[in-house]
Amino acid sequence: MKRFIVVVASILWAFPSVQAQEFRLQPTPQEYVFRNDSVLVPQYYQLHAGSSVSGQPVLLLLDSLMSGKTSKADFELWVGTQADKCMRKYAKRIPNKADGYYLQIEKERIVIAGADERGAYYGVQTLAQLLTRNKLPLVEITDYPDVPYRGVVEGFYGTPWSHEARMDQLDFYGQNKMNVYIYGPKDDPYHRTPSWRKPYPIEEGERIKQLVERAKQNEVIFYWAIHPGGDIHWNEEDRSALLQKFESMYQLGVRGFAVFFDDISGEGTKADKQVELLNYIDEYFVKAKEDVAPLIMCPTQYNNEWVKIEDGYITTLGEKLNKDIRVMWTGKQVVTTIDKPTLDFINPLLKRKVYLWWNFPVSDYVTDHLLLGPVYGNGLDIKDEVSAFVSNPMEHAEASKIALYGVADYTWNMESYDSEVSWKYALNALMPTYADYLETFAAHNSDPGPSGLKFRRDESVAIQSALSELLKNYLEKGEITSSAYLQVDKECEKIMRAADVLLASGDENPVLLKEIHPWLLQFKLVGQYGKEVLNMMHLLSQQEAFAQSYDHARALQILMCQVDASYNQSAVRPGVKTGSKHLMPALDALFEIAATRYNEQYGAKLSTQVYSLNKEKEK
Ligand code: BEU
Repeated sequence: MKRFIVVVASILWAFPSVQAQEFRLQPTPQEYVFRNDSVLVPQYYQLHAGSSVSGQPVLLLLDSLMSGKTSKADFELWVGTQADKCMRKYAKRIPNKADGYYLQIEKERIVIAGADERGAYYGVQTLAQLLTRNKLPLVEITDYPDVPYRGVVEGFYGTPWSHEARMDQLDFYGQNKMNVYIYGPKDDPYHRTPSWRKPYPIEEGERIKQLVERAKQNEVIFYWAIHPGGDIHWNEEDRSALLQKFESMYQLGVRGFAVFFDDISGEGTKADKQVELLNYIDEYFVKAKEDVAPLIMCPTQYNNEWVKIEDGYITTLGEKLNKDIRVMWTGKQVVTTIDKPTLDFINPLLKRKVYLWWNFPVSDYVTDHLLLGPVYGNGLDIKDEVSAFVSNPMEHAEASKIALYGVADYTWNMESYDSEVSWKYALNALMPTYADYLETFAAHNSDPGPSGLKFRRDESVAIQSALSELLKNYLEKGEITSSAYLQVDKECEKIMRAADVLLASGDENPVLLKEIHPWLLQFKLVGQYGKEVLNMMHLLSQQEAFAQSYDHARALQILMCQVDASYNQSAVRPGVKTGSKHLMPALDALFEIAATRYNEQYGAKLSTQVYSLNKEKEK
């Protein structure tokens, strides 16, 4: 239970510049009291830093946030951890939890007291958020994460993230208090077959060094994963090849290691051999080094549905893997939301709390879709059942931040997590000026569509009932329900506006813009198409006007097919789909009904079928 949560209603008063969105801390702190008062950001301050944080990221971050450090200032800033003498006074207020911190802002001083070094760093990150306001609110925060390890596994198929994207992601993790990044892109040849045995070429090695350094600055543990199971021979030669590769990564600065055995068949899948190798690595590499994080492994049976108790794979891992080795798990299925019963099933078998690998917002199995919706559906009662929770993202690094923001919030404080609220703040964090337009776009780009993995998401939520009402009444009674009609009409206008504003948004977030550009082009066409289909419905009694409207709707169908056939072509599922769960099916159905009615009424022979490139090719 929370000891106290008081949010003074006049918090906006403390932040007069807030207009569009109320100020909120991210991730949501566990306990906080905002006093109804504030202090100007001090021009000068006297820093008192405990020795446990000297030379650490915490001070670097502080320096980058606040200039004016001087020994003569009246305003004091105290920072340290519970290991420091100067923090003794606050000992009782520091949460006894890894990564926790206590932050107090008073008229004449700021105190940041971490349970540990990373906790102090997170206290400074919270201060960084408060410093974005004109004045600092007087506040007392006691904060810590629900899940000890939170972050990202870059574990998807497809184009791996660029070096720049990874560097930027690591900053994002620091800002959002995520402490793990696992490097394991399936299509890096040095991670997987065929070249897992080979060291990286010098230039790529240099880049990994830079990533490790950036991770450190952000208090993120950088894990490097190897995926040898596709062609491993269970002999000494391959064991030492793997250890040599790990050693070469260690030399680059890596201090976290993982071995993945997912998505393989044959020899590599043998549980006893995997265990033998992993225990060897654990004893003779991880533990022998003394400065390396616990070893992580991803099993071959990595979700409940794939467990075959009778073949002994999972029980062998559970019983024989060294206790310190973390075992990854994707949930009930490959792509799914996580609930407690799933964990109650697997944890006892593995004899440890699973290291959750959440396959969201990854889109490598539906590359024609973007997954930009809220993070929802995971149990709010699982914090004590997982040792970690890492998310597998899309190959679109910047767009993935929408979900990652939610994951950071959810894993930090489950009880307070509100998926919708978190999502809106995520959109605002990515595009502060155009958040509303981005929301319109994201709201219609959330569902992955049908796939073998059977994972679906809500989409077009605000307009769903209007769409089905409009369609039902038009189909069954030939009636146009005016309220639903107006709602859909308004939404189509919103879509066109959002697409144009985002396409022209220039400097706001050019990286995001580049990633979503093809979908924005398509989105605009969808909005225009919607408007024209609605016109057709209305113009049935005006033969000529209807025909023009029909021609335009048809032209828009062709243009949408062209976007679908021109962009994102190298992907597993090429093409560009947007609004595909509710919006497009409803618009297409309305088009078909309106065209059929027109033909009946005027004895015409307009094609009633929606244009499709495939159908054209078949002709
Ligand atoms: C998501 O499509 C996805 C699923 C799995 N086949 C792979 N492995 C795990 O989830 C453990 C993953 O790499 C892939 O991105």
